[in-house]
Amino acid sequence: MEQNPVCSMLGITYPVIQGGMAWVADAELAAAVSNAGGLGLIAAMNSNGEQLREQIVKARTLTDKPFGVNLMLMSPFIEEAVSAVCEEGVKVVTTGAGNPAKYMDRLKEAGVKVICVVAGVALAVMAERMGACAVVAEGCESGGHVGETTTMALVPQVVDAVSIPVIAAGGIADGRGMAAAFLLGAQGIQMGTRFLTAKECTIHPNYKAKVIAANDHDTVVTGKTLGHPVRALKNRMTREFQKKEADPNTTPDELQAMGAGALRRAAREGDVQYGSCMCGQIAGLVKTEDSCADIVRGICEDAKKQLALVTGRL
Ligand code: TUI
Repeated sequence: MEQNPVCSMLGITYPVIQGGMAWVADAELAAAVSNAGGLGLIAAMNSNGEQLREQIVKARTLTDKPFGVNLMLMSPFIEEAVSAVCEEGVKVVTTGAGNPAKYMDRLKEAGVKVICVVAGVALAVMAERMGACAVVAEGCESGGHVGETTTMALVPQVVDAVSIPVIAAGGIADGRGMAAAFLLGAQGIQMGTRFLTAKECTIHPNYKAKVIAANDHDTVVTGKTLGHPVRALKNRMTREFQKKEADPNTTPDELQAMGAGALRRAAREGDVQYGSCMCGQIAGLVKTEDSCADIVRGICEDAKKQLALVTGRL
């Protein structure tokens, strides 16, 4: 993988990026993925500038390797987060849940490489024009905020539309998924769900256990009526949310109130019934708690084997 363009661009060993999961992707997980040779990311989520700075400083104590920050563009603190990233000398950001146009000049002037997470071709093309160094094409198999197109359909269309490297995300958790993404033209992968059960992932054990127990149809997308569809593991909260969403008397404010703080409740407090356990459809494949080093190296080694095997089958 030494000649891989994503690796050389980011100074990493394996073309594996960790998803910027809110309430999950902290300095500890980011440093562990970076120490494993991938690119770890701290989720800025709704953190203010000071909280994000603390995590960046902490990650530096845990790794000498490159790591990045995921900027969630719907955050009320997005301006502060962009300033923190620029002032702390973070080398790479991924952006999600919106269009980063407003922040591109500031980030690039500060020498930050920007990778835009996109759910469609149009934003991928805009991202390249705005100076993004790569895009993550994220299919709707992913956990969290999702678009409408599957990874299988999205990745080759984005690959054909841009000249910058495309990193595939959504539904990838093993070497077969990685190999498939490369056959679709991707040059790297981003995984979230696979890292939820990493040994170094600090989420509540109840959340990890729910991911490990999940099967192929245990996730659901709620929040379409609010304009931010979110995929999470089915539980009491998603069932109540679905009922309320189907009821014409429910106001958007009531739905927003149900969702507020839900991810924190699951990830930090372990309330996996009334919290939101954001998670991708590939959860059914994730059955073990492993170190980030074993996950990253194992998946890349297996992907190479899978690619060699398939040659003989066609
Ligand atoms: O952003 C994500 N995944 C996320 S963000 C998040 S926090 C959240 N919590 C509750 C409700 C909503 C968000 C949890 N998971 N992935 C990247 C991603 N970006 N997926 C889809 C998009 C996206 C969607 C619309 C990117 C751009 C966009 O619109 C572009 C435009 O032009 O405005």
